[in-house]
Amino acid sequence: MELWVTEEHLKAVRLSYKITETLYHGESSFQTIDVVDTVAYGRMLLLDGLVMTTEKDEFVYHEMISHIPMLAHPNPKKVLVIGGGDGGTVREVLKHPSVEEVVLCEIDGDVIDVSRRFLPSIAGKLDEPRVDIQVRDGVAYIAEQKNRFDVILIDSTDPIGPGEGLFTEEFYRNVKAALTENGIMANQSESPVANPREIRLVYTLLGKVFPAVVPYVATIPTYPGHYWSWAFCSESRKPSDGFDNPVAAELEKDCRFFNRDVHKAVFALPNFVRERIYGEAGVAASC
Ligand code: SPD
Repeated sequence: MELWVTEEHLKAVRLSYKITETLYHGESSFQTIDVVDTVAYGRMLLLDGLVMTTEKDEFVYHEMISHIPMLAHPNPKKVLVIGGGDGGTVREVLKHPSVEEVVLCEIDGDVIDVSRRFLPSIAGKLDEPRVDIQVRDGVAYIAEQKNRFDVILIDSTDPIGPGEGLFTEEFYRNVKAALTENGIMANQSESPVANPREIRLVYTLLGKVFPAVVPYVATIPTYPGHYWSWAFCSESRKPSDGFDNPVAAELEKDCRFFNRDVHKAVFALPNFVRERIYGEAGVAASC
């Protein structure tokens, strides 16, 4: 008998993966958590039936959400990751030599425990001494932080369920208040292909809060739409401030997606993506 796991993206679109076994299935206080072993993508983590990460393609997402903002900061010492309980973003942040502390604020401690147990190649750096794990609601946590973090990365689920509060104007205003001078936030901003409504909403809200909001894109085979986006947000920094950062030369040797050519290329947006983010005029922000 063949076993398959299916993510239902739309009533008319489902993405299915052949699996060899279910390694974990459980209900936390917030969501259903599954880890399955897929034939094509290795181990896969799903929350409420939606694919969050897989062993084979996680590097694209985690390198993109972290290195683009980290390199644009002159000296990132204190970094906050909200969400990201699988540990992949923390792993990438720790590759930056200036980092003294990474706070991981994840609402669901079971996601961290399950990832430690079944996804060691992703979660394996969570026990490093520079990592401080806070099992808390990121919405409440960020409201208490003022002028504290150089870089804040919002590694959220989709804007439904426990991740919903991480896609509001109030949340983004609190993130801005938690950043130090020269601070940078980046968040995952959904798929320009699969989530046109969500992406417009996210960029409209971000534009009300941050003077510089620059989208960038890459391909993630296991996310609906496959084509994914992130938003670089800051009051004073631009992504191009990172293009000549000397850290990049060493960093790219330890990356599977990021390199200095990719760094410049990910800001090139096709016309339909500009339209979906900015409306009919389709005017892109400069990187
Ligand atoms: N539709 C999937 C969106 C998932 C974004 N977050 C992934 C978390 C990986 N650390």
